[in-house]
Amino acid sequence: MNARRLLASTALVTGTALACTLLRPLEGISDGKRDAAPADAVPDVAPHCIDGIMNADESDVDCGGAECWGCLYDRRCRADADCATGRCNVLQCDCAPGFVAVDYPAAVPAAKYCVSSTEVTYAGYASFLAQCSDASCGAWQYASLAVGCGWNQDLAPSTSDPGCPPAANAIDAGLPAACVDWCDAYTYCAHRGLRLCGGVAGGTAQFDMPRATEWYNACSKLGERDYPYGLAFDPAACNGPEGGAPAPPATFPACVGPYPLLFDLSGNVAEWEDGCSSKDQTAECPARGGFYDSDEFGLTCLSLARLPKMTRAPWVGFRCCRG
Ligand SMILES: [Ca+2]
Ligand SMILES: [Ca+2]
Repeated sequence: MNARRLLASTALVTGTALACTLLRPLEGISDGKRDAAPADAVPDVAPHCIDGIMNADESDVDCGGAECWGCLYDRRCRADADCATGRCNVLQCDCAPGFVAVDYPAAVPAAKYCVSSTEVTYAGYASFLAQCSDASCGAWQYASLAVGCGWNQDLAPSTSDPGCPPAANAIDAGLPAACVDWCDAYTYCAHRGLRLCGGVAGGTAQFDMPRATEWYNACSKLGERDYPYGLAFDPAACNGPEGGAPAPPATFPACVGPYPLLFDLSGNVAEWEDGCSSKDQTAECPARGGFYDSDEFGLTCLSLARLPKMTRAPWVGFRCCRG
């Protein structure tokens, strides 16, 4: 199946008008839920959402309700839709099923954020493609405008790059989604009401500060560990070194941590992160944690490959963050 569309040219022609209207739909692109405010969002919310007091129908100060951004972890809520984290649990925002609550550094006001338990699979990616393959997909339009992905007219995994499945029907749905470029990964997360993991306080990570990222913070538990499972390298824990091929997420039961149910941060496939060198098509973007053929050093939490944004490789996949 060829998923190429003429969306990008349409979006660019009408770019100015779209820029004003697409930031709001991004809040809850597919499911009607609002995410927390993106760092570069235009503050076009209702005045009561930025007045520092809990009023109107807000569930906590300046968040929740019908008009404000979703509330962060631990903030008060009445329903799942009040939470940027996607779940309201006993009147407090909590991580949704499939996500793991990870501590922020002490300097960040929010207590925790949510990280996907596993890498995104081809099965998950296929359901995204079924919903987001043409100009009606707001997430795609947003990515084109906001993060320099206007060149990306094809969201389907590569069938032509070396090592990638040669055709859509050759894809193993249980494996992590790979052979997708950085813009594909960014768009997937946005479409789901999530985001590609970025800087420690949300937003895009600084390219030259690889320790100040949500991904590294989760893997290392605030810098305490070299590997997600501990300080010492265990060659049998994760898929790598010399695994030779990707495995379904969570195949290696010891490849977990530093939080319960957080799998494969080391190895299997490397993971795109929101921390590119610029918004240009020619930017370099980080892929974290090594992959199935990485060595002891390539499998650390600090390991990252800086790859051209357009790279589509069988060893690079992604996961999403939220809240
Ligand atoms: Ca308010
Ligand atoms: Ca991984």
